Order: sequence, then C-alpha cells, then structure tokens
Amino acid sequence: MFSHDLLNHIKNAKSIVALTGAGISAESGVPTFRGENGLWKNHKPEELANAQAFLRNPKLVWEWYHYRRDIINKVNPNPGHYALVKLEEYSPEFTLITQNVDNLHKLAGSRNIKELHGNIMRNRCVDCNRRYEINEIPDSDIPRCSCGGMIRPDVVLFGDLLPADALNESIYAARNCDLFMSIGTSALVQPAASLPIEAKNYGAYVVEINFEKTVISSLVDVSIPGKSGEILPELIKALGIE
Ligand code: BV8
Ligand code: ZN
Repeated sequence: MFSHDLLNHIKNAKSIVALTGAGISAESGVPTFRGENGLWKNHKPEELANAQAFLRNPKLVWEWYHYRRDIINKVNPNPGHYALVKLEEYSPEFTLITQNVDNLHKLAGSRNIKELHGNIMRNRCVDCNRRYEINEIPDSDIPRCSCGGMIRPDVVLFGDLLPADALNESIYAARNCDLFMSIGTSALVQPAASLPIEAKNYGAYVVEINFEKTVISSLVDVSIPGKSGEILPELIKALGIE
C-alpha cells in the first residue's frame, strides 16, 4: 500500500507536520463541513460559522453550536487520531495543526497541537474576552458576560482572524519540516489551506490522505486515496510503530 519512498521519507524525517481537517473526524461520526450531511435546518455551515451571522442572529448560531456540541460530546477519537499520537511519539519533532474544533486530537493524547480554528468546548466574551467554561454560561438564548458583552463559542468563524500565535507557529512549522501530511481536508479554507503549499515551497515532502481528489492533489508528492481512519493505522503498522 505504501511506497518505499514514502516510508523512507517518514523514517528519515527530523520534523513532521500533520494538518488535519473535518475528514479525520468523519469516522468518529462528526459531520464534515462540505459533506452530503452538511445541512442543518436548511442552513449551510459557512452561513452559520460566520462572524456576521453571529452578530445578525446570535440565537441561531448559538443553537447550531449547541447542536454540534451535543454531537461532539457523544463521539470518541477514531484510529486515525490515535495513529497520529503514535507518529508524534515516533518522530523527533512533530506538530499537529488542526482546523477541527472538536477536541478529538487532545482526547486521543496528541500533545503539540495548534488549534487554528479554536475549540468548540471553549467560550469567550466578545467585549472583554473573558473565558467561560460550558457550565458557567448563563442559561439564555443569547448568553451575556458579567460585563454585558455577548458570550460566543471560542471558535474562528468565517470572517474572523485566526489566533496569531497558532497561525505563526503553524507557518513556521510548515516552512521548517521535512515531511508535511495533509489529512482529511478539502484544502479550501484559507489561510490553513496554504500550509501544504508553503511546506512544499520550502522543500518538504508533502503527502495527502483523502478519500477524494482535492485542489492540492496534483501539487503534492503523493496523494493516498482512502479513509484516514484506515490508512493512518496501516501506515503506523508499515513503520513498525503500532
Ligand atoms: C481569515 C471553525 C482574515 C468553526 C472554520 C482567501 C481567499 C478566499 C477566501 C478567503 C481568503 N482568506 C480568507 C478568506 C475567507 C475565508 C475562506 O477561506 N473562505 C473559503 C471558503 C474560500 N476564510 C476566513 O474567513 C478565515 N479568516 O482568513 O481572516 C480575513 C477575513 C475576511 C476576509 C479576508 C481575510 C477563517 C476561516 C476559519 C473558518 N472556521 N471552522 C467551526 O468549525 O464551527 S472552517 C471549517 O472549514 C472547519 O474548521 C473545517 O475544518 C474547515 C475546512 O474544511 P475541511 O476541514 O477541509 O472540511 P471539509 O468538510 O471541507 O472537507 C472534508 C474533507 O475530508 C473532504 O476533502 C473529504 O473528502 C475528506 N474526508 C471526509 N471523510 C474522510 C475524508 N478524508 C479521509 N478520510 C475520511 N474518512
Ligand atoms: Zn465581558
């Protein structure tokens, strides 16, 4: 299933970066953003995960995040998440950059994680930035902070800037790695989608794992078609590090 070239690149890599998207959590039962079941009450994710939408209709956006939290609270990491924990233990230097907000990499045991799009289990005040645990949020359709500001999920909505530290550390990691893996992402959402190309431009060997072709499939060194929850454990086995 895996070429000697790929296995040698992984074995010889001093620094590995993995970028994950919604696809790695699909086999845990978390709907992807652009998959066939990506609709909720006739709204598309891009319409709901949207900073303008939150200001215009915070009650609807809060409803969607409560709905997604309920799903995420019932799911567990899958073999794809756990395989990346093994790869982190194996590699001299490993950075996991995720676009996902579902907390599953942390639950699986990954350590060096850059959460580019925040975390659905966290919340913050739009005015004073005070953090709120889920059980601290006032019970209201539009919860408010003690300072009067609106509380919102601490995720990066379309139109929001990404957390500067996470983004800068991710760009640095992409530019300085020997091997870059793009896993379960359609590579459409910027600026995360630029990271695989940035890595390639700085000399990394780039591997894609996705069960369909994406906009970067023709640009990477190797594109492995299939499910990440099956391919990643097979890769760990082929490396003898299961
Ligand atoms: C920003 C958090 C500055 C919330 C998300 C440049 C050009 C064009 C547009 C822009 C640009 N720069 C900025 C923009 C606007 C916008 C953008 O990129 N739009 C796109 C749609 C064109 N970007 C932003 O707004 C970003 N902010 O840049 O700030 C700025 C601001 C305004 C204007 C200019 C600049 C903020 C983006 C972050 C948005 N927040 N999520 C939440 O999750 O609730 S994005 C959302 O999409 C998720 O994080 C998701 O992870 C992410 C990316 O999607 P994917 O992860 O790839 O998921 P998707 O469903 O698309 O694909 C799944 C893939 O997995 C598929 O390929 C499928 O085949 C595969 N798959 C499925 N199952 C499996 C599998 N593969 C393997 N195994 C399986 N089992
Ligand atoms: Zn506040």
